Amino acid sequence: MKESTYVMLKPDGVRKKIFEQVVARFEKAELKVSNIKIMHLFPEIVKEHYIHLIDKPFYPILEEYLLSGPVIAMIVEGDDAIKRVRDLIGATNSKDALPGTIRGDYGDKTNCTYNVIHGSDSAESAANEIARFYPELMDMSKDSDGTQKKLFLKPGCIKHNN
Ligand code: DAT
Ligand code: MG
Repeated sequence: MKESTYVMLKPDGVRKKIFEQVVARFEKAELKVSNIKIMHLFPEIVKEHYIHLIDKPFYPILEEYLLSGPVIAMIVEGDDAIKRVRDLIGATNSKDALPGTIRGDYGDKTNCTYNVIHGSDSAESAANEIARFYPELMDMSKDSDGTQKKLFLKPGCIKHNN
């Protein structure tokens, strides 16, 4: 099934200049990369994005890391894109990620937090994360009774480079 997923090169990934290699890996796997943008995150959006981890002892370090420099966001599309992107990214802890995966090749083997890249973990997360990081792509129009429509992407808003 054709899916869209949210991918974000984290600040260490940007510093390591692996953006082109990452895009090349997705494209080689016949995934389409679109809507690339560079952003500097702010604490509220990091808290929202990692709400499932907010009570963990490492959360303050995780937030500081995500705020330590710009990130590069992208939407990746293709058959079974959510799982296939996660497989290309590799395990959360870079020291457990297999060679040939993005984290296995570029992540910090001595620090689990510094794992260079994010990919949505489910269809629900992908929809929420695309809406969170691409509010400009969301159709926010309301039904005639004034209720908010379910969020969906504006037609034609995905801009492919390839
Ligand atoms: P993933 O990024 O593989 O989806 P996650 O959502 O469980 O993993 O965690 C989000 C990020 O938080 C992860 O990319 C790195 C950091 N993290 C997770 N578990 C950690 C831990 N035990 N110690 C330090 N950082 C951790
Ligand atoms: Mg996750």
